[in-house]
Amino acid sequence: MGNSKSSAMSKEILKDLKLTTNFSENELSQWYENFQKQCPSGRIAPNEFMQIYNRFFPDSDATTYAKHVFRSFDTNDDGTLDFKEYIIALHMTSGGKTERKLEWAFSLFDVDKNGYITKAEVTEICNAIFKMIPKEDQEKLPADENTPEKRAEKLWSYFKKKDNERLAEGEFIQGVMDNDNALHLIQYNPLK
Ligand SMILES: [Ca+2]
Ligand SMILES: [Ca+2]
Repeated sequence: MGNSKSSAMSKEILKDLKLTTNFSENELSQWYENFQKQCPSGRIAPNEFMQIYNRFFPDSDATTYAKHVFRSFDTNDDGTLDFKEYIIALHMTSGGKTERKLEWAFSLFDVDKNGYITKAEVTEICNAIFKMIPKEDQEKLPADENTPEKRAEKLWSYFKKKDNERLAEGEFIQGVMDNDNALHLIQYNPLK
């Protein structure tokens, strides 16, 4: 308890996070404490992040997907995740409003961060999602989504765009909202 000063979250960050998320001061403080324990440097490196992911997916390869998720969380592009990025990520990917979650999904698919999604980027993320699906589960997938290419093709068809066209964020969110099946294609749902 001696160095409570150095491990306390700064007032500005706390204020900021309370505004941008719906988490309470208590929740934020609790998470900050855990974050400090697991991550004394205050920053998560890409390798640590991938290790965490791979622990959750022992039967498949989550490395590529984790790399993309890391990129989408690292909003200031400095190659590490700080507490603020981590909490905002947590807020966007869990619970939160569907639209917020879809905003995050957009940033996940926008691999080169230029504000648009291309079919090639959709294919790249579908490839990463596919690597997370254990082999025996891949065999149970519907015939029109049992390869990364088919999955990307099917997803792209929901947006009604030509192969060489690109998607803005609003079109992406609308497209996913309008198609019940799209939501399941943009993420990995383990089979029960
Ligand atoms: Ca960062
Ligand atoms: Ca892009």
